[in-house]
Amino acid sequence: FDPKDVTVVFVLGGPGAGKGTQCARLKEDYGFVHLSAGDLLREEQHRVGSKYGTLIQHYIKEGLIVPMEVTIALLENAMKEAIAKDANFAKKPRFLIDGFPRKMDQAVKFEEYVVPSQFVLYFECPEKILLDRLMKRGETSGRIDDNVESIKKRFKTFADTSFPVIEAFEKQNKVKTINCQGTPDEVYAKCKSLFNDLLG
Ligand code: UP5
Ligand code: MG
Repeated sequence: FDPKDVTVVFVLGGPGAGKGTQCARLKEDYGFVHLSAGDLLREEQHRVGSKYGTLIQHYIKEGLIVPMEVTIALLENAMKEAIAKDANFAKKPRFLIDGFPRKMDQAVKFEEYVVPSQFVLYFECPEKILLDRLMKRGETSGRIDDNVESIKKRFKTFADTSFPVIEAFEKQNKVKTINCQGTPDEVYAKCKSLFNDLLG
């Protein structure tokens, strides 16, 4: 894709930061296509005939990053599908890519071979709050990684592997940080003011 033709915003933040919650709202108000890398991986895991099912399940349960070839292919396909489905995008298509890239190699590869991001939205939040949110969600989510053991592993991967990606984007002045300790409405108000400034 040419960045002249599509807008991509990466949405990053620790596990449970509220990426999905906020993206669902931004999608409505700003006409984005919302693509959660985690959701695409879970879908692929359950797709009949997928050769990656077991591999994805293992990585997600262990809080590890699935090899980038798999995730990038899923994202790229989803972007193409969205564009094909809505051939008459009134403006140029906008994508919120949620929970990706979370490892340096993915970031470099995606920006070089798929499309560079316009900016990066980073949801900052203390681990204690993230843990509470995920444990609460775990009561009903059915997600295989919403349990204390997996959550701890996800936190470790975030700190060791994913945070450096945010720091690297930081050096390019591409990161917009939002503190997400407030209620979903409070956090969304901050998102809106940022998006109004950046996208008009
Ligand atoms: N909630 C949300 N906002 C709240 C607020 N302001 N106040 C109070 N509660 C709030 O929210 C989490 C929970 O908190 C919900 O119950 C919500 O109601 C509540 P959500 O919006 O779902 O947060 P989100 O940041 O989307 O959390 P999620 O668990 O999806 O984040 P992860 O980054 O851990 O999960 P993801 O699905 O992105 O990835 C899962 C796994 O997939 C990874 O661990 C990894 O193994 C794999 N993966 C890859 O390998 N590669 C990738 O590129 C992406 C994922
Ligand atoms: Mg999510």
